[in-house]
Amino acid sequence: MTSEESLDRVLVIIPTYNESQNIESITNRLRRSVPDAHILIADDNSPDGTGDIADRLSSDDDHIHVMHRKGKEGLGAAYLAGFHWGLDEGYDILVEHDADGSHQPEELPRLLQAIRAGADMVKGSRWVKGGSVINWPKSRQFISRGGSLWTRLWLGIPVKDATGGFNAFRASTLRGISLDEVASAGYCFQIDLVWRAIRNGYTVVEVPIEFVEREFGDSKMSRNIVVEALLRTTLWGIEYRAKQLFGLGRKASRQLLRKA
Ligand SMILES: Nc1nc2c(ncn2[C@@H]2O[C@H](COP(=O)(O)OP(=O)(O)OP(=O)(O)O)[C@@H](O)[C@H]2O)c(=O)[nH]1
Ligand SMILES: [Mg+2]
Repeated sequence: MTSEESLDRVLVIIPTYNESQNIESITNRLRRSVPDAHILIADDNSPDGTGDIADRLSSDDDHIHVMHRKGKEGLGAAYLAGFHWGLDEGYDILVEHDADGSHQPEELPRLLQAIRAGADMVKGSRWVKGGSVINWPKSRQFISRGGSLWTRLWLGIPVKDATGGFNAFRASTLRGISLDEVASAGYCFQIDLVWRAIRNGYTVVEVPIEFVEREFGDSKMSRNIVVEALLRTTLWGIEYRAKQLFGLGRKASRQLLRKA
């Protein structure tokens, strides 16, 4: 963070794949909740016509923009494209926001407030004090809590909701975490970003949110997405722990040499 860093211009990125029943209401709620913010809908050529609805919304409102992508490539790829667009356009704060109503636009001002209070990255968190989930099946809660615990154990990061996808970043944070090297596609994408932010010394703050299960449309969550997250975090963890051990070994041998 630099003292002269501007934090006025906010871009909320919404990746969409078959969200025709959700996209209009979520953008309306966002426009009401944070009227100055701009919205970028990053649609992967949804067969249900989400892209056409997005075009209509954008032609009626100069705060709404649309990125049409050629096909379904996963939420990570859509966010990366959205981040690059937003950084090129000079936005100061970039926000990740699902279309399905799980992230509530009315809670966004609290995330932005935490950024303006000094955080480099803010995570909307279900698993800190004050956070909650509404209508989420026990199985999904188990995967989410288990994934976060697994990540904390392997990577040693003090983040309670590592897989959460309601996140805000200073532009300077995104510029400092080598986005070009991010290869994760699904949930793992969120872990990848927070792990990079922490490794690069940025301040990450978790803000409690109420996460609501989607009412309309289908989840794109799949077994592959869970497997990708498990594999990648375990590999990162092994690499990280090996480096820690190597560092300890070098320190011990230096001490032995000094004593000899
Ligand atoms: N552009 C794009 N958006 C996607 C893709 N996959 C998911 N999304 C969007 O990313 C957001 C989160 O996806 P969801 O299907 O809700 O997945 P989830 O929130 O991880 O899982 P649930 O909690 O079960 O809903 C939604 O706005 C989706 O439309 C994709 O391949 N491309
Ligand atoms: Mg969802």
